[in-house]
Amino acid sequence: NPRLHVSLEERRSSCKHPIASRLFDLMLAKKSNLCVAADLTSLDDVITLAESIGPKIVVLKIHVDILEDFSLTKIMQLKEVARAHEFLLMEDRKFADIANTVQQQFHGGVYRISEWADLITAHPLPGPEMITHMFGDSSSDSRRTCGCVLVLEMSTKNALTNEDYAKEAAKWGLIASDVVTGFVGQSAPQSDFPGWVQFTPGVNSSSVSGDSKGQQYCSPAKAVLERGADIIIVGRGLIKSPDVVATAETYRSEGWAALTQRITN
Ligand code: 6AU
Repeated sequence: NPRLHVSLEERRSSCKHPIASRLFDLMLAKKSNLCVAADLTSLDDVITLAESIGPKIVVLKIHVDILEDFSLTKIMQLKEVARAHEFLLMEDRKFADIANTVQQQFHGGVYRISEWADLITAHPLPGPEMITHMFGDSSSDSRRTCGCVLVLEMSTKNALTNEDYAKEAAKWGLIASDVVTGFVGQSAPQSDFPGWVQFTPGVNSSSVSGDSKGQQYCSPAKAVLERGADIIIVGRGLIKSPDVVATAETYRSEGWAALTQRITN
């Protein structure tokens, strides 16, 4: 896959979505391809974590529906931290319904995700109509302020996201490239479009096998060199560690070294 060896500067110039270009800019400026999955149940704790590891990461990923203390005021505080430390905020909502429903889930309800998320995940399962219509009509600001990240492949054992599914879904993503910023995947070949970013979860240096609930792990180097990750997503490998700042620095340097090595080879 030619995307894997193209420089980040060149890939940045082929981006069709402003959030994708911003992400390449942040990676280059911070020498980081680390996304932390802040899977905590308190938004206050997420904010504290973000303040400490902010300089090391390019994306902070949350699951807004596991927060017990969610408020729009607090999420805007997190957004301030993101602005100060220059990272993007990803809501891992994994939409998977008809466009009419997803549109309401994205813009409305308690969370009003489109008002604060820079990146939003979605399953391509319902088809391309959902991807294009979830943002609303062509005048909707969120089409440019929030990038859709398609979950093409999952990290879990026995996932149904096989090669055919991922390939077909990647084609839809390219059709909707005005809103799609990249994809979540475990292997490189789904798309050789250089302006898309591959996010790879299931990264953990201390556990090589997985958790006891179907999650499968690999190291940062393997994710980048063998699986095509541009951005590594690290959750429990970091948030459960006793020194999150030191651990963030270790993942940042390992992930970045692997990415530089892949590009120059
Ligand atoms: O490192 P962990 O296992 O603690 O956390 C992994 C994070 C979690 C999952 O919801 C998410 O990555 N994830 C995703 C995403 C990002 O969409 C897809 C997938 O296939 N596997 C996975 O773990 O927040």
